[in-house]
Formats: sequence, structure tokens, C-alpha cells
Amino acid sequence: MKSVRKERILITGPFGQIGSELVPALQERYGKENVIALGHVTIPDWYDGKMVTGDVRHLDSMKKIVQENSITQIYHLASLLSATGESKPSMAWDINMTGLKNVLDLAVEFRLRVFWPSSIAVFGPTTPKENTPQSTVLEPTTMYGVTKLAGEVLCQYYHLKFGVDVRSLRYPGIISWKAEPGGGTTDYAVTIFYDAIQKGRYECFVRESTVLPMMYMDDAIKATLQLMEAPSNKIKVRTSYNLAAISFSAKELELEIQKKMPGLKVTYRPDNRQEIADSWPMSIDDSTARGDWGWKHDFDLPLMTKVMIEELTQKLSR
Ligand code: AKB
Repeated sequence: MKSVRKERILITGPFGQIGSELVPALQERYGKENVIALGHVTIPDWYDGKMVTGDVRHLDSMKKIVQENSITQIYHLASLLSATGESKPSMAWDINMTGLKNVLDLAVEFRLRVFWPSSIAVFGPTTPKENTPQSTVLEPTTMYGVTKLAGEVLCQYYHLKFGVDVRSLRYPGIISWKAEPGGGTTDYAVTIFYDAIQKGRYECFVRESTVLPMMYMDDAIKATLQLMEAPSNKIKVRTSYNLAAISFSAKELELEIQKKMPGLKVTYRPDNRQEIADSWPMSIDDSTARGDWGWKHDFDLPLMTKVMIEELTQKLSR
């Protein structure tokens, strides 16, 4: 796809599960020279593009990066996820909240458009479990969820108070083959594919009846770009939009993979992540996103499973 308009984009957390696919998509859209990855610890060998080093918690160094690179948009992905957040709650608060506040302060000063991911983790045990509405009870019971809830209202506050054009999605579990997820509760829906291909068996850390909202990566990237490119007057929600594609139980995923890999054996041994999974909804009502800016998903469970097996088999044989 051709470059659409002149933007200079900074992406934090560029080499995580979502960043690894969002960075190339942004490079293709806006030109490689206009996308700058904020590297932190390691840089993967696939990366071909501009990079700066920094830490989202340090406002002064972030300000320098924004100024020196004439940044117009920040995709702020750097964050600890739910399972890691439970083992390191103070660090989760620090990275997730200080990082976001710094980005929003820079957005005020430099008139930046911001994308920030929220999550289904913003919901909790008191939220309606099925077809969870856009506006509903938000009482998360994980530190990750607490930071997402606080982050959502902080985004809305900066929009109302300072006019910051900040846009956000409540991502479900994202399934992808390029980079492995790390530290999330929904990771089993990715790891099962690796173990199915490499070992022919998988021990799942949630019960087989566990149902969570999920989405194939291509849909998540499509939604993110569509949201960020929508005219401002279409963005009616400045906390974060519910976003949905597919919901299935761990057992349904096992059965779908077995249609292509009949030898796969799956056992279930729930660990502490079960409690996190149980606190989240089973399905999400995303009609507001569909109505406001035309969101529509492409990948259902069979298509996602087929593509995952094909792509991952190819990747692992290289
Ligand atoms: C996690 O499991 O922590 C994430 C999420 C749903 O935000 N994948």
C-alpha cells in the first residue's frame, strides 16, 4: 500500500507481539524513514528501519526523541501484560502508568495523535460475561486491569481537558505467529500452535471450558490502522473501544487444530492464570466500534487456525 499522508511515527514496545506486526504495517503505509522504533533491551534481527533507544518512564529523554525526530504520532505499546503484572505489580504500575502519562504530556506539548492499547482486562468478575457492553461495570481484579482502567480514564481526561487526539482499543487475546506473546493470560491460544507443530502435544494452563474473546493479528492491525486514520469526528469514545472478533473455549480450539493435526494431544492443568481468565468476559459487544468507524473482522476460528498452522509450520522449518 502507498504512503497516505506525511506522518512521523514513534512506536514504543515495537518488538513485542503486536509491535512486531504493527511496525512493518506502519512502514509500508507511511514509509520506512517515517517510522521510528523506540528500542529498549533487545533488537530482533528481522528489524530493518530507524531506531532510537529510550525508556518510556523518562520524560526528558522521550521529549528529546520527539523533538529531534519531529514526531507527529505515537503508538504507545510498551506495557507489562496480565500474568507478569501479577508477579510484578509495582513494576506494572510504573511502566504502564508513568509511560502513558509521559506520552500524554508530550501529546499536549507537541500536538501528537496517540494510539494506546487497552484490553479486555479492564473488565472484572462483576462485569456481564456475555456480550459485554461498551459502557458497563469496570472493576478489574488484576494490576494489569487496574492500569488499563486508570489509563482509559486518563486518556479521556487528556482529551477533554487538553484536546489530545488519543484513540484506544480494548484488545481481546491476540493470536499470531510472527512474534511470541509474553506474560499474558491469553498466551495459551498461541502456544498451543507451537507445541502442536513442534511436539504434537500441549499442556494447557486454563481449563478446557475456558472461553475468552480472541482475534487474529491481521484483524488487530487492521482495526488499529482504521481507528487511527478515521476522521476525528467519528471517534466518539475517548476511553477505549470494545473490539471483538471470535470467542471460543480452549477445547474448541483444540478440536479445530485436530481437524488439521489429528495426532495432537492436549491436557489441561490450570495454574494461577485460570483466576485471571475467569475474571474476564467470554464475549464482547463491539457494535459501537462497528457503528462509529466501520470496524469489521475477517478471521473466524477455522480461517485463523488454518493460517496459523500454515505460517507457523513454515516459520519453524526455516
Ligand atoms: C493478556 O492476556 O494479558 C493480554 C490481554 C488480553 O490484554 N493478551
